[in-house]
Amino acid sequence: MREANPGTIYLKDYSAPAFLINRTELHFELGEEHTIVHSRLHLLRSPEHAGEPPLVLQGQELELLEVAIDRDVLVEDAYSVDEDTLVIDKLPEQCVLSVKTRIRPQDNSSLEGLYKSHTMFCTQCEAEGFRKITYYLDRPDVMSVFTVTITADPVRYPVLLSNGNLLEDRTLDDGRRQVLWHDPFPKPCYLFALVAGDLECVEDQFTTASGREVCLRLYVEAKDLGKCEHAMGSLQRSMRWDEEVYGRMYDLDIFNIVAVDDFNMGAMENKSLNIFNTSCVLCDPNITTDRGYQRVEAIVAHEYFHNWSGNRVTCRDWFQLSLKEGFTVFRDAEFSADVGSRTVKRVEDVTLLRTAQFAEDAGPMAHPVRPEAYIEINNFYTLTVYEKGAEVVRMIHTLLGAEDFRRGSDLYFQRHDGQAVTCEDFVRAMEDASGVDLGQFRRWYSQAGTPLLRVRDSYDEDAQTYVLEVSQSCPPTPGQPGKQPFVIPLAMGLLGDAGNLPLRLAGEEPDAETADNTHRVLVVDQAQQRFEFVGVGERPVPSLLRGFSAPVRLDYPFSRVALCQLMSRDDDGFVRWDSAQALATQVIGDVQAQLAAGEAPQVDALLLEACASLLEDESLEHAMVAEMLTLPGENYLAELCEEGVADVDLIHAARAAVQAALGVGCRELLLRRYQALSSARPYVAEGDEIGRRALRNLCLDYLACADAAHLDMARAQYQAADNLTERLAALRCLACYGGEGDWAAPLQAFYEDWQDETLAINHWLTLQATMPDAGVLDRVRTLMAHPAFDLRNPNKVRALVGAFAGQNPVHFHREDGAGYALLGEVVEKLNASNPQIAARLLTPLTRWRRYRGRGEAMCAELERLAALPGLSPDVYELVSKSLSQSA
Ligand code: B3K
Ligand code: ZN
Repeated sequence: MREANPGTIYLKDYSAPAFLINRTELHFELGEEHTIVHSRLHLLRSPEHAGEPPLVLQGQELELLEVAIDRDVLVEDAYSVDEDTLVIDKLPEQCVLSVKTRIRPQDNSSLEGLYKSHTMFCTQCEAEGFRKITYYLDRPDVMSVFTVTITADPVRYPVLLSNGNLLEDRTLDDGRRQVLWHDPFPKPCYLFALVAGDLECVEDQFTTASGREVCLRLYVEAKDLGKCEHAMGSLQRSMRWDEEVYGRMYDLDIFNIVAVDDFNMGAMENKSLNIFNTSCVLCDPNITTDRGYQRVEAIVAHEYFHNWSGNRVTCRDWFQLSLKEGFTVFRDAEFSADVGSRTVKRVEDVTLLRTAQFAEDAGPMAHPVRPEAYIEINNFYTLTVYEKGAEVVRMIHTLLGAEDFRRGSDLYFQRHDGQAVTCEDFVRAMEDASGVDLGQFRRWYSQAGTPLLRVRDSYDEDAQTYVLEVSQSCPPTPGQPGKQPFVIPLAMGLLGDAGNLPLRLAGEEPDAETADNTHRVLVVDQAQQRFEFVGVGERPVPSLLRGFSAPVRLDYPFSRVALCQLMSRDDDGFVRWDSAQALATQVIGDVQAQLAAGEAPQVDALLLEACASLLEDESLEHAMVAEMLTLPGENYLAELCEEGVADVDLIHAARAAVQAALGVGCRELLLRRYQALSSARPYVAEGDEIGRRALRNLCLDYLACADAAHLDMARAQYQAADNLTERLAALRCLACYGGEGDWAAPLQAFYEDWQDETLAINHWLTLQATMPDAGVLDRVRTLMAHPAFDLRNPNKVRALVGAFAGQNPVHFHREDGAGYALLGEVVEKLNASNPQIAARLLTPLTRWRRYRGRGEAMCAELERLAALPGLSPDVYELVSKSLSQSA
């Protein structure tokens, strides 16, 4: 914690390290009072650095006990130490530097560095946590071969793990156990990991295409041994997929995953020793929703894929974070699309991108996929770096085609194996392998903001030509007032009366034969462009941005009839869903206007008919029908509004009115579908079963919303359910559409049934934080004192306070400001104990510009936080950047 304002780090200031660390030997003596860390760094002055630069090692919250060079202990004036560094002035060109430090993991509540989760020791080093373990060159471009010795009490810590291979395991004379781990792959320190605890494991194996037998182990607490099967299967599926799709094989004989309760994010890809938040690895029908099962599969895959995209080839500096994260998110999304439903996966990802990443791009923290400056790097593990970064890689895939993209990725891995590189190196490999010039495309890495793609069209019946006039622009973002045109792949088709029309651009040969001539990718790379299609025999409806081919906002004046046509008949599943969303958005907009004018809501019959035909169509994938019938969320609707206009109460009321009207209008169909979709089969979290439950739960939700008489169905479903997905959906109906008499007892019963399953109870917390009743804020406060809550556990903070602030807009934005005050209080407490989580939690307040009549109160809370003494760099960066935009 610092009193002075923390400084900014700039990409332009990057310089290569003055020293290399060829080998790193670490020795940990784990104890209950303290832990002693003894490091031996085999240093070499970098040949590129002439002169005798001092060695500057990073270190935080360390007690320095001893420094020695080649075994000569240094006297105190031979080095200097401050809060953040250890500086040694005169070093030979090559030497072994030994440093002994004392740390107190049991008091480390930041969950960065070495800390304790319950009785277990574990680590989290990315991005800059290693400096809380020992003095080091804590930067990703210093790659070293690590050897790790751990000495500990064998009774408390029967499992002692680190990266790589176990070379020795022995008992010392004093009864303690000592193990020695060696990782042959050079790695940056952010990939170092250590685990010590009383854990059990599930073991399986995988044989690589080259015949290597890999031992796979998942370490958990004994009570959770039965919850590992899904993650283990996911790991095996992702290992196979990476061989088949990217030709990437696993490179060690061991792959370990450890589940930890107290963890700041989802999981961490440490070399051969992935550490996972329990919520992202354990699965059981009673504690995990269907979504949860899919999330576990995706995260296990994501961390596994990092072994190549992140570990074998890593980042030169943290500005390049998207090099590994964007690429790896793209890889895991394709994996999920291949093992599940491609369209549904795309719909889920686009929903997240448009709701939350677009909001980030439009807010005070907007930054390019490759940021140019930061105060606290932990604040840049953002949707922009991850999700937009993945969209950028996806666009390269679209522009190059699958084959050339694979050539590019092969070249990238081959060229840079064992190196720490940049986004530029990635793009260059793609260019070199394909011959495609990505010069202008690079702007996606350097320009922030969401481009707006404006499309207008005209049809000439006599000439049989159809013209698309396309223009692009991008709003200013902090530090970037003007933008240059992007390269936007616009995937499209044209829908005619009898289906999608063949496409021919003016100037093309009439008989140009293509395998699929009803689908095109137009490359939009200028501010304004014109595309003329010839031989168009009827006025078409354009099917635009198929598969969401670029992370842009689309502006085209679709009529409602056109949206219905696209929704029911277009070849592209994404466009069908998107048209349903657009139609619903327009209708909710009508109702907002009616409610604002004090009129009774009138729901356009077109939407009702469209929903009815979706419910009648038994040929469609269940999950897809469920997605198409799900109305756009309140946060997305707010995000579509101009700044200062979003009215949370009106949005909520209008959306609810439309949902109720659809529930009334489609009652018979909904009832029929609900009944027909019931099943006596035992629970499996697989493909169509997930879709079936999603659609059935959606039917129930519409029915209960329309008429409280249907709450009996929810009660019956709750009683009959053998899984959390159906139980929660039923409880949610009671909680959202019933009175206290409907929900109080079932909520209590749920708690009593599942109180020992902390992951199930987290869903229970979230449900209560996202209810629409007026008592919700007081309930959140009461729950904060409940034994089920713990401010030190990030999952619980997110489940209760994060859910309230992020998913209950009506009550978070209460007019009296009590929602902001509640969030502010929690952020203030966490600022001291866990700054990373404090900053994350604060995000909804940074969106103060968006909401009508709320900006002042939101800013006031930000100002109160800004004035607090001892502000962490994490929170300081968010509040100061949010407020500096307030002028
Ligand atoms: N690389 C980690 C994230 C680390 C976050 C540090 N604040 C997990 C992942 O993206 O795979
Ligand atoms: Zn990642």
